[in-house]
Amino acid sequence: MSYTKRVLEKVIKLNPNEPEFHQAATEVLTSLQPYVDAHPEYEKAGILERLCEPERIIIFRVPWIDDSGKVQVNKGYRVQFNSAIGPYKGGLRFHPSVSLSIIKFLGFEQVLKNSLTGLPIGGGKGGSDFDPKGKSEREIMAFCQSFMTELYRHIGEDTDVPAGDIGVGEREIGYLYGQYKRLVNSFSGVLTCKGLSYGGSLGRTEATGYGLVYLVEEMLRQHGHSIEGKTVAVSGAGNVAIYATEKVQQLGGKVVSMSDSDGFVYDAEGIDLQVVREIKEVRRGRLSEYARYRKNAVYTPGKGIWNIKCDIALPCATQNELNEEDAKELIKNGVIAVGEGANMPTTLRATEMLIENRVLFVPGKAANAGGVAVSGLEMSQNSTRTAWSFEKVDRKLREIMINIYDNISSVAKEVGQEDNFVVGANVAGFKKIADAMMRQGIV
Ligand code: NDP
Ligand code: 2IT
Repeated sequence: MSYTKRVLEKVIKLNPNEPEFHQAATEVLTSLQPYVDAHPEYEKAGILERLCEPERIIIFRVPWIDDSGKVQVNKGYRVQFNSAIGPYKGGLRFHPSVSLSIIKFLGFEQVLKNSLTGLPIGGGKGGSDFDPKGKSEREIMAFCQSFMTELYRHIGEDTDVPAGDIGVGEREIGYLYGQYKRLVNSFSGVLTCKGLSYGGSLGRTEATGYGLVYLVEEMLRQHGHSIEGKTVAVSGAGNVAIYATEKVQQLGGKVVSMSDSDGFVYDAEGIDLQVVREIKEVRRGRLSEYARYRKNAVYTPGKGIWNIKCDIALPCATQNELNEEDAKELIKNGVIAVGEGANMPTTLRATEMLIENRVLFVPGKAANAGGVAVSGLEMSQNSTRTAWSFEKVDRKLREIMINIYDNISSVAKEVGQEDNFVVGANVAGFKKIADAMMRQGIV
C-alpha cells in the first residue's frame, strides 16, 4: 500500500468522529500520492504524519453571563496546525455547528492555502460553538471578552494571528482586540480583520470575495471566456458572498441568486446588492425579506439553489453545501466554472463529478485565499506601522490571485493532470511546506 494511503488510514483510525477532517485529509492525501511517491525522502522524514497532526490543540471553557443573568458556557478552540513557514494564521468561527472536526479540517486546509499565497504565514484555526444569532450587543461583547481571556496567552503577532470567519466580523474582532490589548498592555498586530481606525487594512473586508472573482476571471480568460455577460449563482449572503457579488457585477456578470441558512432568493434581473447589504449587514436580518423589496424576486425556503441555471457557480456559505445531486444539476444546466468562496463547500463526490465533466473547478484553498492574503498584508502594515491605500492593497491582491492561478495550473500540468486544480493546489501548497519542514529537521 502506498505511503499516502497508509497515512490516510491511520489518520482516520486515530481521529474517530471527525468526518470533516477525514474528508479534507482524503482529498489532500489522495491528490498528493503520485508526487509523494516520486519523493521517497518524505516518507523517511514522516512528513505526511506530521502534516496531518496539529502542532498544538487548545480547547477551553468560555463562561459568560446572558442578559437574563444566567451563566452560559461554550467551548473554545484554537488549533495551531503548522508553523513551518510562518506564525499560525487563520480565522475564528462562531457557529453552533463548530466542533473539533470542523476546526481541524479548516486548520488543515489553511496550512496549504496560506502556503499558496506566497506569504510567510503558517496555518491555524479556532472558534466556538457560540451562536451570535439573536444575541444582544452586550452578550456578544461579554462572550468575546471571555473567549479572549483564555486565548490571549496562546497567541501573539509572531506566534499566532487569528482573524474572522463565519460569525466573526469586524464587530467581534473589535471586542476581541480590545480585551487582548487590555490583558497584555501592548498594541500589536495580533488579530487581522481589524477596524480601519485601529490598525485594520483597507480592502480586507472585500478581499475574499474580490480575490475569488479575480482568480476565476483569470482562469476563464486562459480558457477563452470571461465573466462579462455570464450568469452567476452565488450562495451565502455574508462577507464572502457579498463582495464576490459586487466584483462579478463590476466585471459585467449577472448574479441571480444568494442564500442564507434558511433559504435562497432568485432574482432574474440580477441581485440588488444594496438591498442584501441593508438586510444582512445593517439589520442582521434574514434574506427572506429580500422579496419584499424586489417584486419579481422569488424566495424559496430550504435547499435548491444549485438548480438555478448558471454559467458560473460560486458557493460562498459553508462546508458541504454542494453535493452530488447539485453537481449533476449544474452540469446538466451547462455550468462552465465553479469557484469555492467557502471552505470545502463541495463534497468529494461532487468535486470528482465536476472535474470528470470538464467543469473548471477551483478549490477553496486557492480560490478563497485572497482573504488570508490581505490579512498577511495587514500584518505587514502593522509591523511597519504604515497604512496602504485601497488601490495598493487591491492591486497586490489581484497579483497574488493571478500568481496562485498560474502556480496551481502549471503544477497541475507538471504532474500530468492539466486543468485539475484540486491536484494543482494541493501539490503546489504542499511543496513549500514540505521543503520548509525538511530543512527544519524532525520538529
Ligand atoms: P459570514 O458569517 O459573513 O456569512 C456566512 C453565510 O453563510 C451566511 O449567509 C450564513 O447564513 C451562511 N451559512 C453559514 N452556515 C451555514 C450553514 N450551516 N448552512 C447554510 N448556510 C450557512 O461568513 P463568511 O462570509 O466570512 O464565510 C463564508 C465561507 O467563506 C465560510 O466557509 C468561511 O470559512 C469561508 N471563508 C471566509 C473568509 C473570510 O475572510 N471571511 C476567507 C476564506 C474563506 P446565516 O446568516 O443564515 O447563518
Ligand atoms: O478561511 C480563511 O482563510 C479565513 N477565514 C481568513 C483567515 C485570515 O487569517 O484572514
